[in-house]
Amino acid sequence: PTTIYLKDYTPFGFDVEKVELTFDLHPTKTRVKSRISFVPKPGAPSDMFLDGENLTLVSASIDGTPVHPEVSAEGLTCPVPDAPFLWEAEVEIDPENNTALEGLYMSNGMYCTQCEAQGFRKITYYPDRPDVMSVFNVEINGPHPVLLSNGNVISTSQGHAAWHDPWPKPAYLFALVAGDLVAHSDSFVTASGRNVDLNLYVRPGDEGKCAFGMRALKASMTWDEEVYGREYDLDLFNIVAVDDFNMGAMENKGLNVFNSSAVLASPETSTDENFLRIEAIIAHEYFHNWTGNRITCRDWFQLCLKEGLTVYRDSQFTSDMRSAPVKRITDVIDLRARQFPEDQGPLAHPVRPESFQEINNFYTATVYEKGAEVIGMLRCLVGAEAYGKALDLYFERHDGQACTIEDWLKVFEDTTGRDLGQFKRWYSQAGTPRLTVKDAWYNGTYILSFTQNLPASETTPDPQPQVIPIVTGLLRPSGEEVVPSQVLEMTQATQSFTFEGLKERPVPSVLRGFSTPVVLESELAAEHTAFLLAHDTDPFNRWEAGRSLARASLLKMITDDAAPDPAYLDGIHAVVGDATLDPAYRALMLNLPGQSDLVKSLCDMGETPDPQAIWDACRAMSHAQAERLQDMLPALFDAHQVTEPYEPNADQSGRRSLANAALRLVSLIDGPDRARAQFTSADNMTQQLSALGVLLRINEGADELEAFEQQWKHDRLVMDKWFGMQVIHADPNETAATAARLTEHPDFNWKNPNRFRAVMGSLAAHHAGFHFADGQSYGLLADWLIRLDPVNPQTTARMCSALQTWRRYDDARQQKIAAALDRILATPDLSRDTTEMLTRIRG
Ligand code: HT7
Ligand code: ZN
Repeated sequence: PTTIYLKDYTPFGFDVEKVELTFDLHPTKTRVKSRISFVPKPGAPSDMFLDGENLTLVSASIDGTPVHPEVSAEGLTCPVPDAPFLWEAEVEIDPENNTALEGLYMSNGMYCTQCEAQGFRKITYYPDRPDVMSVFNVEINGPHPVLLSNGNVISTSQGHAAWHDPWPKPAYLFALVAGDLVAHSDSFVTASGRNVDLNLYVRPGDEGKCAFGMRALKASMTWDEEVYGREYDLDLFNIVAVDDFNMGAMENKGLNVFNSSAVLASPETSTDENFLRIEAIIAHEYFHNWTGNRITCRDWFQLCLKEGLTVYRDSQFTSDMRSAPVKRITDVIDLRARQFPEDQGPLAHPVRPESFQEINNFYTATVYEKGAEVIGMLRCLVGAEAYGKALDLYFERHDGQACTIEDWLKVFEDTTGRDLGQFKRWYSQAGTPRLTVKDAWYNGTYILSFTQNLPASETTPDPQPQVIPIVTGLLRPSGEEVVPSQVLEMTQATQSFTFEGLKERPVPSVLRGFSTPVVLESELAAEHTAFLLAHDTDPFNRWEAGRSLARASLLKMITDDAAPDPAYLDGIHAVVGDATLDPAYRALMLNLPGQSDLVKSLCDMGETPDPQAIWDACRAMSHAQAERLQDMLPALFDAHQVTEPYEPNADQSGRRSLANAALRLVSLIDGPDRARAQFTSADNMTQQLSALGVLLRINEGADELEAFEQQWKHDRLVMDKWFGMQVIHADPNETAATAARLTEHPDFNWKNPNRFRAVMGSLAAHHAGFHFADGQSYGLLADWLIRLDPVNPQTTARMCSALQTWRRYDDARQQKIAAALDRILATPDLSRDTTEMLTRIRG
């Protein structure tokens, strides 16, 4: 396979002035005619290469004269004039047999496209690269009531529609949808008074699941105007829900396409978590209209330019719509669960990678989530006001362009006068820095000393110190803040910060808000942690203190057979019982560190992790929490019941999350009665599913599982939950067998990515079950990856990351995982996607 390098970037030799496409839709023989106006740039080659894959070329001409290009599996090459010319071609494609869900494909009788990153080349011959931007006109012919493409409608009639998108765009933002769909419609008036028609297109029967998505869209449009000064720029904004989709959603210009799981919601069928995710994804895709579409990426190495920034923007949105501390805590939980393992293992790569074989493999937690963290750090360093000015300049300077990280950093340099040369290392160095902190106190002078250390890796063999903004506050021993939060800007490998004029030795609260994505190693007094859990005025660090105590206690339970730490249990008793705090926050206090997180800590301590021992310790800790909080759990459960009609807002969902956390714990002691009653009386999915989870966890849910299936067998999104729950809540020794049994279920439609992930993704997420000593889970996952790869390489490759931490385990497990990896790698004709992932993981 060919490796592509950032350093080899060269611009395309031709401008594309205009693109006209005509689609004659047919399930297996769709015809696509293209008329493309090319203008050679100075020094353009005499042969033009156009990308194209899985296309049957019917005809091609230049300025009306037939041509016979040289066609290969990757595209075609054709001699071209050295003056502007019109390229015309006709190709035939086969949407029905396109199971990879990239290019033009069919899902439940509906035509749909997915062109990012390189899907447009499966639709027609084209310079399929993000730095080639053009205006598109699209005509669609087909016997479908709804025929959609990007931009504004020019005309529609029975069996025909014409679309014009006035904004120049790269081909990856092209979209077409055709089918028997119904619209949930609304409208929005922009800040400057323009009317925008909004439609959410769904399959008949799903109309009742659109209202929330529409509300979220309108809230996103308002927020982007108010916070970033960004208005929408077409007369129309369409969203389409599709069942077969590789990721969450896609920001095609004026025609967002969504995985139905990322947009359809109703109280009866969706949990509070689903609503939250939907709101965030709708916002994310909408925000791409400016950060991604109006300003796009020069090449795919710059992916974080649009993704990191848009994730950062959507997390600001969620913080503003809901609770900022809760959003930050859940983001950090997610970062540690997904990005840290990636950054600390064989798949590590910089936020801006420098090489790849298959770009689809680089839509990663590092590019997205660490990419967003880097923007958060930048904002922390320059301040909110300067950030706003830099963003204004970015939009003004680069509107309509395909840009790089250099362009992005330059607007910050130009508006703040800062040199961001060292900061740029966050984009080029892979790995999670370790930040060690210690302190000293000499007659009224307090010193905090930090050391940063970025482990060397294959991609970053000679790591250099990075700029680390460490938000820090100091507390008096009595608990009040004596020095409020300030940014300590660390630039050296080792650096100290001095605080004068203090009357007594303070307690430091460092890395507030998790201001930098590092692993913090504290050499501060151990008793500080319990103090911070009780007193920290920074909600993130207060939660973090609880988590550190939980982690330390679990590690001792695992390695020394110790009892759960009473200081931790007392600490969370106080916080969870504090009625002045947000219920959602108190519920988060009861969460335990992830089991794979504990694996990493054990490895760092030189221990060989035993997944079953980790599982047992976590169970024991949950029981200890239940016993310590026993005096308040029934009251917490009762007091946080929501009696008003269901609303997926922060207030209600916070109360439900605390009540359900209490239910989970109290059921460990009192048994299944409360959960059974809740399951039976629930009028919304949050309550029903929580109750089912609690019952399954105490092995009491067999009847409810059956009842759930009977109630929901007609609803594909709810049935994904039914499949997933059984695997997630299986005992470790039964996880593989449960997953295997579910693959025999008549509704296990493995070609549907949501259903495949519901079973196989849950298997990989069940730490002790996935790593159960008999190795059955590894074998099962390998079997299914081998089966899925020829059908859908993208989803197969993404799921390979379940195996990325394999070197952390004992020899016996490593041998079993290696055998699974080798078996997949030995499969004839394995896709480029999966081959690249597994080769990197295998090492
Ligand atoms: N920009 C999109 C990324 C994407 C994608 C989406 C759906 C299917 C395949 C895809 N490949 C890449 C989604 C986003 O980040 O908003
Ligand atoms: Zn995105």
